[in-house]
Amino acid sequence: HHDERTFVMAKPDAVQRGLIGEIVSRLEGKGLTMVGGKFMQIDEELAHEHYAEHEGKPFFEGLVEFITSGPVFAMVWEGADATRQVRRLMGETDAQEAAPGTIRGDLGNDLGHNLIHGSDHEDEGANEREIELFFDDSELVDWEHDTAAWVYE
Ligand code: YYY
Ligand code: MG
Repeated sequence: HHDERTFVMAKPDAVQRGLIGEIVSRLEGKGLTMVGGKFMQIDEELAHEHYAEHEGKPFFEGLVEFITSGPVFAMVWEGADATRQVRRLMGETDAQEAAPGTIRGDLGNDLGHNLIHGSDHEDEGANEREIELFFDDSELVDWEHDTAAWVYE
């Protein structure tokens, strides 16, 4: 199956720095398919819900402040093993430590300002929960790249 879906977001730092296109490009290049996307501003309530797992941690308030500080580009991407593949392309959380070749490793240099969110593949169902939190079914498009047969054997 090539139809696993995952939630991805270009964070406010990526939007401000003009890196939406670069991020989209890297996921497209991997052969993943965008099935939803919207440019939006996250409010306090949505930020708390999205990052509920981090509530109470020392960085939580700063994280909410950052993610609500400017527009984001929220997306849903589809493909084989999409959740884990996006995490691999992102690189590790701290962009200062993320490997070159990854989005965070190539473009970021900070723990908090790390450009991109992707659902956690180690947290069962996180992808579906986050997709539902940000998108209505009607906002997602069922389609396939004509090149899919050249990406997957
Ligand atoms: O999933 P990922 O974004 O890679 O990291 P999480 O552990 O889920 O943390 C969410 C978000 O919080 C992270 O992207 C940066 C920020 N953060 C932080 O500012 N300081 C930490 N010690 C851990 C995470
Ligand atoms: Mg996470």
